[in-house]
Amino acid sequence: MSKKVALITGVTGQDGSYLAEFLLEKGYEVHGIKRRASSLNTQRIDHIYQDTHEENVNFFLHYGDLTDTSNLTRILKEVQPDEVYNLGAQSHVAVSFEAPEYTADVDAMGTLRLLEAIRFLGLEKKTRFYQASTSELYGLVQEIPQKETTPFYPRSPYAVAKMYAYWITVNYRESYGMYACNGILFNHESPRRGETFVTRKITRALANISQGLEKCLYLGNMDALRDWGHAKDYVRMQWMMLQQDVADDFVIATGKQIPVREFVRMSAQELGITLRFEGTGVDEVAIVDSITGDNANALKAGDVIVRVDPKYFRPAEVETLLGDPTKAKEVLGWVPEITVEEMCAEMVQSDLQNAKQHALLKKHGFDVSVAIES
Ligand code: NDP
Ligand code: GDR
Repeated sequence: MSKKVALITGVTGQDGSYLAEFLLEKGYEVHGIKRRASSLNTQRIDHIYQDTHEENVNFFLHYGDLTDTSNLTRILKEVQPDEVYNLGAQSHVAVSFEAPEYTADVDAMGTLRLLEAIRFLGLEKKTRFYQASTSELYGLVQEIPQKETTPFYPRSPYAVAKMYAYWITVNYRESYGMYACNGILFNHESPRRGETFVTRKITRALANISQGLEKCLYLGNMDALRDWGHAKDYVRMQWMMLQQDVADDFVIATGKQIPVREFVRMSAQELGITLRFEGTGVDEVAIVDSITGDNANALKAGDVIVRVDPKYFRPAEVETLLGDPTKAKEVLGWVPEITVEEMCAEMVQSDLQNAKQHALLKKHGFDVSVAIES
């Protein structure tokens, strides 16, 4: 039997990298679209890169962009994929308020461009399509917990763009009989999570602070509640959704939620730091209460290591998200295997290792700077 062929947009991102690994392990020929950048942007997939001069190569990268119709059409024509996973997006909610038009172009129109290219090339009966939809569609939540039938109320240019993508995917399924489906995924994280999403921002900054590389972590709304799972569990589900007899849409979530503040506390605890939260609103701080072990030698009790900076508040916030993954469990047999506690520990340990390396280099006089992004 010939190999199945998959095309992943957003292959250089968190989910794209895990999905590419997963599909390669399943014996797929995997093609990914990467953007041209002035610096290398393939760090998350370098370990699975295969030199195309070798034999038995199963992983191929193509330059491309979701804003470029002719480029997408040409790649689809060349690759003739059995499965397309549309993971590419301007995926940062806060940034979408700064760049709403670009976000709409990539996240909404980009999805249309792909679907239309599949149709234009006559691939609509061959190519199955996965759309990376999001719990952000629920925004100002109309029902707790949120499931497939919960009405949408998007609260950001990102979410509004993703709402177009959601419906155009449903529309192409209904209009042209395409196997096209939406995974409505709640937040999922990992050590590969982008550094400016809140979980990774927390684990990275606290690890740096524990090694004396940073002084203080500045956050926005610590009351926000999220249903956080592990990206590895969620990409497995993306594949499962394309292996059914009939295309359908599924909520993917853990069914548990915690506030941002609790993720801060858990991350600090993993470093041996017990935190005390004092104050409210913009005056809230987290203070080191006690330290155990030897991972946080740069700190002492009484140090203030987390503060609120209102610049991270969003023009319209999504205060609470909690998913109900019953349909995915019943229809697909999917259950998440990694808890938020295990995920947090993995992320902290990974960032601690990086921080220790930086601290060691610095101690020996090497000029290293830690990029402090927000
Ligand atoms: P990332 O931000 O880590 O990855 C996004 C990917 O899209 C990157 O490979 C990025 O390339 C690429 N990309 C950005 N703009 C373009 C463009 N114009 N053309 C082509 N590619 C582009 O996101 P995640 O991996 O976390 O998420 C994957 C998808 O799932 C996204 O669509 C996201 O919106 C959605 N989603 C994510 C959730 C989560 O919690 N992670 C939850 C629900 C949905 P580059 O590396 O060059 O920046
Ligand atoms: P989100 O993720 O907006 O849910 O979108 P993010 O981690 O950015 O924010 C989660 C919550 O934390 C609050 N928050 C902060 N967020 C960031 N980034 N930085 C801060 O300093 C900070 N302080 C508090 C936010 O206000 C928010 O309430 C992610 C993305 O992956 C989307 O692409 C995806 O669709 C959704 O998850 C599901």
